[in-house]
Formats: sequence, structure tokens, C-alpha cells
Amino acid sequence: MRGFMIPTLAIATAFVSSTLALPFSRVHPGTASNIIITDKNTVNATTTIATNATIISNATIISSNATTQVSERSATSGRLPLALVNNLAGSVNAYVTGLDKNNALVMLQPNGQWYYPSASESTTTPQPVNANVAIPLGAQGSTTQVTVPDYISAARVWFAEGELQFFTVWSSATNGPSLVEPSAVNPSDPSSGISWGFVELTNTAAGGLYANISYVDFAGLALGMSLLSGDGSTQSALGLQPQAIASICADLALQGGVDGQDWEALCQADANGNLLRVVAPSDYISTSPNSFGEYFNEYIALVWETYTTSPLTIDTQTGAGSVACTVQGDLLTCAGDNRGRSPVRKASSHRQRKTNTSKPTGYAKPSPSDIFGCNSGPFALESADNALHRAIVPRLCAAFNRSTLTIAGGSVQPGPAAKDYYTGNPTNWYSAIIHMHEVDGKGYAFPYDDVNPAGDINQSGVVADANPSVLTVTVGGPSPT
Ligand SMILES: *[C@@H]1O[C@H](CO)[C@@H](O)[C@H](O)[C@H]1NC(C)=O
Ligand SMILES: *[C@@H]1O[C@H](CO)[C@@H](O)[C@H](O)[C@H]1NC(C)=O
Ligand SMILES: *[C@@H]1O[C@H](CO)[C@@H](O)[C@H](O)[C@H]1NC(C)=O
Ligand SMILES: *[C@@H]1O[C@H](CO)[C@@H](O)[C@H](O)[C@H]1NC(C)=O
Ligand SMILES: *[C@@H]1O[C@H](CO)[C@@H](O)[C@H](O)[C@H]1NC(C)=O
Ligand SMILES: *[C@@H]1O[C@H](CO)[C@@H](O)[C@H](O)[C@H]1NC(C)=O
Ligand SMILES: *[C@@H]1O[C@H](CO)[C@@H](O)[C@H](O)[C@H]1NC(C)=O
Ligand SMILES: CC(=O)N[C@H]1CO[C@H](CO)[C@@H](O)[C@@H]1O
Repeated sequence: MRGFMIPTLAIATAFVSSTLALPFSRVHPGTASNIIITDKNTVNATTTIATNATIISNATIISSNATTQVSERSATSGRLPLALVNNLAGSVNAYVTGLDKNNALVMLQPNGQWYYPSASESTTTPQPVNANVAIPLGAQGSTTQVTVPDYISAARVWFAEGELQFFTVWSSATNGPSLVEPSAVNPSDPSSGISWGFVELTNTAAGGLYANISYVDFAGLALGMSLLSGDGSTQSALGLQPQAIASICADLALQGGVDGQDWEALCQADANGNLLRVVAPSDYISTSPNSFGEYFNEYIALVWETYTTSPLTIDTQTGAGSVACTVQGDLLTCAGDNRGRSPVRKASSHRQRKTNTSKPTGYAKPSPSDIFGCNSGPFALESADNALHRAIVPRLCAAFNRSTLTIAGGSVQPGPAAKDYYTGNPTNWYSAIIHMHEVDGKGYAFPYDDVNPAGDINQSGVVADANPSVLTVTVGGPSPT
């Protein structure tokens, strides 16, 4: 059980604002010309070489609620049986997209065979994928079985209450198609008016299966996963509770009423006011840059003040062990971090001293968007960054994101346990509230959600196995037990 109550904590804060928070956002589905191409809604192949996979199996609807029985794959095959459980009343379609073992773009057809999308070179407008790539799920309570015929990477298993629209664009890098996927962030995306979600997976000969439920960018349809491994063990990440979006939006509205921030505007609704999804604050800020502007200022000032006079210890959880960080002037610097203050040079010559190589380049105060996204400003990684820096960034940003830097035990990070995450304020209420409405509290809600103190709950919601047997994905909340 998570140990926090929103109203009490929020009212206890000194960060109450008098500005009026924005209500939820409306989507207005557009056409191909309204698509905004980014790195988040595209999959770029590295080859166009298509190898026709043999038909493995047709999707089969099992009209019972019995535990799924799917034949185990052989250890040397990339075949991955999927059991898709529909717990929603309406009609649901599934889609599988990704890159095949040659890194060519593939989509799975309902007959179990790969479809290799194409693209025309003659236009820059995204072109619709018209092939039959929707796998209709059976009625509520049924399990639909389909086998991914071979290894796949950068893959998603999508679910939609209706039909999703996929597109391709010509890529001059490969002289072939790039896939353009539905975007949760763009309110004019052609698929924006329907409720959808996905789980991400990669299944390779070298690495096995790695699948996650990610709420880093948005939360939509309630999806849960369970992986049956070759050795008979199971792992699960149960995802959002049924009807979670309505509850999350109610909580966000409550928080917006308290602190005046645009929390409720993270929620998108269709023209009739039906709630569809919740977009992460970093993605929301990318289209509404004035939101959350001053939100963290006082908190950051307090963190800076605290660690000016005493050290912040970051446990890198690597061979480098724990390192001490302190605020000097405007910058937080950590011993041994390449972005920290360089070691004091032995003043061997007058000339060297003049070049002042000890210019500090530590961590500047982050902006709200830096804190929500963990990949910009002081948290942006550069190719020259050393291993220590790469270990500190996730842990430092996670500490900001969970508001654990100024609570008891917060001077060591990671330190405070999951029950104390988000008990400070201001905090990332998107992450906090999403985790509250997850069945088991698992599922990435910000990019470094896999940072945990050793032995504590791993909130990332990943299932992984070198020899996966069956991946079950449940739509609409867990099956009744
Ligand atoms: C794919 O390529 C397009 C340009 O053709 C680019 O805009 C997009 O960011 C790329 N996507 C990824 C995931 O790198
Ligand atoms: C895949 O099969 C289709 C239909 O049989 C055929 O037209 C196509 O050329 C094949 N592609 C490759 C790469 O073999
Ligand atoms: C898949 O279904 C189609 C249409 O029902 C059928 O013609 C085909 O033989 C089936 N393929 C397999 C592998 O069962
Ligand atoms: C499966 O369970 C659902 C929900 O409990 C129920 O509505 C449905 O009738 C069941 N289906 C079968 C075939 O028993
Ligand atoms: C989730 O899994 C996908 C596929 O393996 C991976 O690309 C992505 O980075 C993962 N997401 C997170 C937040 O780790
Ligand atoms: C070197 O640069 C830092 C930061 O810009 C400054 O604080 C320090 O005084 C400089 N030292 C010398 C000797 O100029
Ligand atoms: C949490 O799980 C993720 C995914 O398996 C993993 O990358 C990460 O290292 C785990 N974190 C800890 C502290 O074990
Ligand atoms: C994304 C996120 O969790 N942001 C949090 C980062 O850290 C600060 C400091 O606690 C929180 O207030 C933010 O909510």
C-alpha cells in the first residue's frame, strides 16, 4: 500500500498558487497532414531486406476463461506465443509492430505472417498502411492466441478500442519505409480520438525477451503483462487498474485545484468528453511551454541550500561506490564526475594557472521540464560523459522526481524507500498518481523509474527471460480471480 494522501500533503505545502489550473484537453483527430513526426512515433529500419516468414499459426479465439495453453516454443526459435486477454466490453484490436531479425520493418498480420510495409519516395506526407494488420480480439473474457513468428526488436503490441491508423514515410537513410505510429502527444493525430495503449518488447537470439509497460510518455488503455518462462516460472507487471484513467484524472484535477498547476490538462478527452489518456508532464510541456514554469523553484532552492552546507551522497550502485556531491555557487558537483569541478591542479607553471582549467561544469539547477523528463538540461548525457556521470544522472534525477532530496534519509540517494516517494511537495504528481492506480505499483512512470535502493520494490514493470515461453497481455484490467 502506498503511504500518501494527496489532499493532506498538498494542502500542507507552502507552494499553493492562486492561478487557475487548466481543465482537461480535447483531442481533434486529423489526417495524415496533421501528423508530427518525431523520434517518439517513428521506427526506422536499418534495412529493407524482407525475408518471408512461414505461416506459423492463425490467431485463434479461445472461447473460455481457462488458463491459456499455448505450446512452448523451442529454445532455438524466435517464435513468441502471445496470449491476448480481452477484459473490455467493446471490440478491441491488437497490432504488433517492430523490426525483424534483419532490422526490416514488420507488422504482424492476423494470419501469423509478417507484413513488410512499403513507402513511396514521391511524397513527404505520411502514407497510410492499408494492409490487414488488425488482429481482432475475442469477446470480453476470451483469450486470443497469436504467435510472433520470429525474433523482433523495437516492438510494440498495441491495443485499441477501435482501429489505429499506421503510416509510413520514405527514409532516404535506408531507401525504404519508416513506420509512423499513433502519437499520444499530438491531439490532432489521426488515431487521437480512440483509446489505445501498448506494451514494448524486444526478443532477440542474443538477449532473450525484455518487455515493459511504460507510462513514461502517457497512460492509456489498462494493460497488464505476465510472462511464463521456459523454466515454468512466471513474472508479472499488472499495469493500471480498470477505469484507471478516470480516477487518475480526478486525482490530477484535485491536485490542480490545490496548487494551481495544469495537472488536469494532462488528461485528453474526445469531443464528447470521454477521457482517453493522460500525457506525461514533459510531453505536455513540449506543446504548452508555459505550464509548470515556476513549480519547482522553491524546492530547488531548498535542495541547493541544503547541500551547500552538507554533502549529498550518491550511491552509484556500481564499482565506483558512493560519491559525495556538494553545491558550490550555482552548481552541484560530484567527486570524480567529469562534469564536476576538475581536481585542483598542481600549479606547476604560471601559464597553466592562467588557463583556469578548473572551470566547474557540474549540475545546474534543473527546469521543470528537465525534472519531468530526466533527459535535458543538467540531466542530458553527452558522449564524453564518464561512467560515474552516467551513474549519477539517473539517481539524481530520480531523487528530484520523487521529492526525496529533503526528506529524512534523503542525503543518501537512492535512500528513502518506495513508501516515501512523492511524500515531499512539489512533486511529480503524474508519476505519483499513476503508481497509485497501478494494480501492483509497477510500470515506468518516468525514465529512471528503475532506480531503487537495493532490495526495495523495483517499480519499473519489466518482465524479462532468456527463454520465454508465453507472454500474456491483458486489456482492461486483471481477469477476475
Ligand atoms: C526516424 O527518422 C526520421 C527522419 O527520417 C526522424 O525524424 C526520426 O526521429 C527517426 N526516428 C527515430 C526513432 O530515430
Ligand atoms: C514474399 O512473398 C510474396 C508472396 O508470395 C512475394 O510476392 C514476395 O516477393 C516475397 N518476398 C520475398 C522477399 O521473398
Ligand atoms: C489460416 O486461416 C486461413 C483462412 O481461414 C486458412 O486458409 C489457412 O490455411 C490458415 N493457415 C494456417 C497455418 O492454419
Ligand atoms: C469469461 O468471463 C467473463 C467475465 O467474468 C464473462 O462475462 C464471460 O461470460 C466468460 N466467458 C466464458 C466463456 O465463460
Ligand atoms: C521498454 O522496452 C523497450 C523495448 O525493449 C525499450 O526500447 C524501452 O527503452 C523500454 N522502456 C524503458 C522506459 O525502459
Ligand atoms: C576559475 O573559474 C572559476 C569558475 O568560472 C572561478 O570561480 C575561479 O575563480 C577561476 N579561477 C581563476 C584562478 O581564475
Ligand atoms: C529494476 O528492473 C529493471 C528492469 O529489469 C532493471 O534494469 C533495473 O536494474 C532494476 N533495478 C534494480 C535496482 O534492481
Ligand atoms: C518527474 C518527477 O518526478 N519530478 C519530480 C522531480 O523531483 C522533484 C523534487 O522532489 C519533484 O518535486 C518532482 O515532482
